[in-house]
Amino acid sequence: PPEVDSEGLRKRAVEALTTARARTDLLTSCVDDGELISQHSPLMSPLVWDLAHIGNQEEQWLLRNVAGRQAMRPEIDSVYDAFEHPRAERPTLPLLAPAEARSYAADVRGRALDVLEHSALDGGGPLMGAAFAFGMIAQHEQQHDETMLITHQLRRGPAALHAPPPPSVPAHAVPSAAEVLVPGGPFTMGTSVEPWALDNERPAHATFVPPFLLDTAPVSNAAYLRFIEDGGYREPRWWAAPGWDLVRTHGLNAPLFWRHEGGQWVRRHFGVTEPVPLDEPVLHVSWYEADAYARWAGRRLPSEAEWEKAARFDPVSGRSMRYPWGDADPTPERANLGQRHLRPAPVGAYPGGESPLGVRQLVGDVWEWTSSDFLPYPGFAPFPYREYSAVFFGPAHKVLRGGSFAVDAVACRGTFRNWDLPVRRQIFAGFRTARDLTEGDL
Ligand code: AVJ
Ligand code: FE
Repeated sequence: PPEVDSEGLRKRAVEALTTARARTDLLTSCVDDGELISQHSPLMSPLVWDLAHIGNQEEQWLLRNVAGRQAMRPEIDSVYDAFEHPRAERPTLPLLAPAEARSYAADVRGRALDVLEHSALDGGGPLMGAAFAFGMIAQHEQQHDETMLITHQLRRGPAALHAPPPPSVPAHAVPSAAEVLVPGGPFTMGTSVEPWALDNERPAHATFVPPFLLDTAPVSNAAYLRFIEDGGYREPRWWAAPGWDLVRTHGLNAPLFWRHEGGQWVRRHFGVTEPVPLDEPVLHVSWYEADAYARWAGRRLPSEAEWEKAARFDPVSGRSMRYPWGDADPTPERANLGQRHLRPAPVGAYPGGESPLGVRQLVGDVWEWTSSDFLPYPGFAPFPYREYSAVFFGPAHKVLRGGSFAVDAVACRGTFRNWDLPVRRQIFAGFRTARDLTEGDL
């Protein structure tokens, strides 16, 4: 195993925990207590559940597991156990009131920072030590910060969050081609060395990918609108059977939050109704919609392996990199992450984040649906608990890659795997398309 720079990791852990808490505080302080305890959608928890769940997970993993402390409030564990209680049921639980939830989370954090200051971060293997536990907890909080941002998007009424400025796009922000050839051959998928990689990203393994062509940018609202206007939602042949059922049962005719009004398409975005921004990646589509669009376009969704190869493979060295642009951490010039902007940048933005093959926006902006089911890699070992990933493996969940504007860099990298049900539309998901190489391309 690589040597661990424990001072560096300690500093990164403090920063990651602090950044996450600033986000959590913002998301839970811009609405009143009544809104914190109410359920804005049966798909989501009340925000106050997320808040105390964040604190409770941190208490369990950092204070009890790493530091061997006693439970602070053993009676609340069950209330904040995501597996005991589905989201729809959470408002009926005996939840900590907002003030209590805040002080519990703050109390846990104070103690966790104390543990971090005094623990040896080099203990154990790559997964077992405190070094991993702190990274895992920072990622966990950021994942819930994304979840809470989804709750904000689903919430009715005027905006609660102050809208930050949109991403600024450099004038030369257009990729030189609409699609690029990703060469066939093996590449290293997954990781065994990234210190904060989660169980499902491990271990690194060789994967063979045949040559294919991939969009250099996510599919735009303008392109998706052509699918709509071509009758895409009325034509069963574009749809997987369960997707077509969904279209008919729910009368779907556009992405979630869109409405046709006064002769144009508008959408509700964080409490504001705006014309659908044609140059931005399409957002809030289910896997079924992404799959149908791709079929209509004569293309298909990329597999997870194809996506990761495009995002990590360096054709010069033959090595897999941490990110499309190399091994350096994300910066605001490379990717739209961390809720800095509450929307994706126009398609083709972020030349600074381009891969060696010329693919843009693989990391940040919108989560990208892939064609793949969420399955374990060869050699997978569940860690630290089966309920993190192992119980979700199987054909019910599709993999999403790349991260959205709503996720922080700590929970996003070339190997990071997200998953959800193919019907889900409230998540910050879009997609890009791929196709097989044909003779005409040679
Ligand atoms: C990886 C985003 C699917 O939100 O269900 C949060 C992350 N796991 N708490 C989820 C997670 C436990 C997970 N996703
Ligand atoms: Fe959680």
